[in-house]
Amino acid sequence: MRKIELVLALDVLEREKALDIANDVKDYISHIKVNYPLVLSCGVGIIGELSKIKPVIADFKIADIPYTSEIIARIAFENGAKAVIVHGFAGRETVKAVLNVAKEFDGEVYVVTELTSSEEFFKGISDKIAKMAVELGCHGIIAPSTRPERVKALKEIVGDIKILCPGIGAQGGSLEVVKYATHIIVGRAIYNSKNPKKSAEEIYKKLSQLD
Ligand code: NUP
Repeated sequence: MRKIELVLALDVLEREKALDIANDVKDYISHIKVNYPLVLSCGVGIIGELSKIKPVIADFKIADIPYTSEIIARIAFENGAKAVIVHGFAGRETVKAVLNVAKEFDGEVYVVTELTSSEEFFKGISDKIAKMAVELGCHGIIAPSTRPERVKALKEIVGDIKILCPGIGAQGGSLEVVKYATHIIVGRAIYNSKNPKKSAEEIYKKLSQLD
């Protein structure tokens, strides 16, 4: 049976809160995803601290020239990240630069195909981004649970690499994407809930039932 993993998007601003929530929900999640809000508030060392609880995905949506992108990826991996997220629209050379760093650390690279919040400028390019991700040997893509029909189409392009879907919960995404996804990314519906542990457990159980 296919197992769909739950990734905690930990976009809180305080170190203590981040560590408390991560420890609280650790039995239900496969990874912790950190993003700019937490790292810019607490410093990049939080990646190492959280890594002791669960493997960390650094969601820096790297989208710069290859030279700068490589430096950003290196900082993430040197601080203990297991994976980084890169924007596919930045181009093949940027993704390759990030992949080269990832190889040094035995890390993974996930490519944003199109954002959950807007398809305006992604129409017509996200399929190409997905194709590039496979061609270059990336380990996964980020695909929008807010548009399940797009996740289905992207799955047809990428085949068996990982598909991580944000947007469930606060953004109103559809759990229909569990048909195609390997990972569901959930933030606010867990960390803003009165009882993060219970919320994470409920989502985890739902994923097991849908599976
Ligand atoms: O397309 C994307 N949509 C998205 O929400 C790509 C992402 N990486 N994310 C991230 O997933 C977003 O930045 C946030 O960290 C998380 C979703 O959080 P929430 O809407 O569940 O609170």
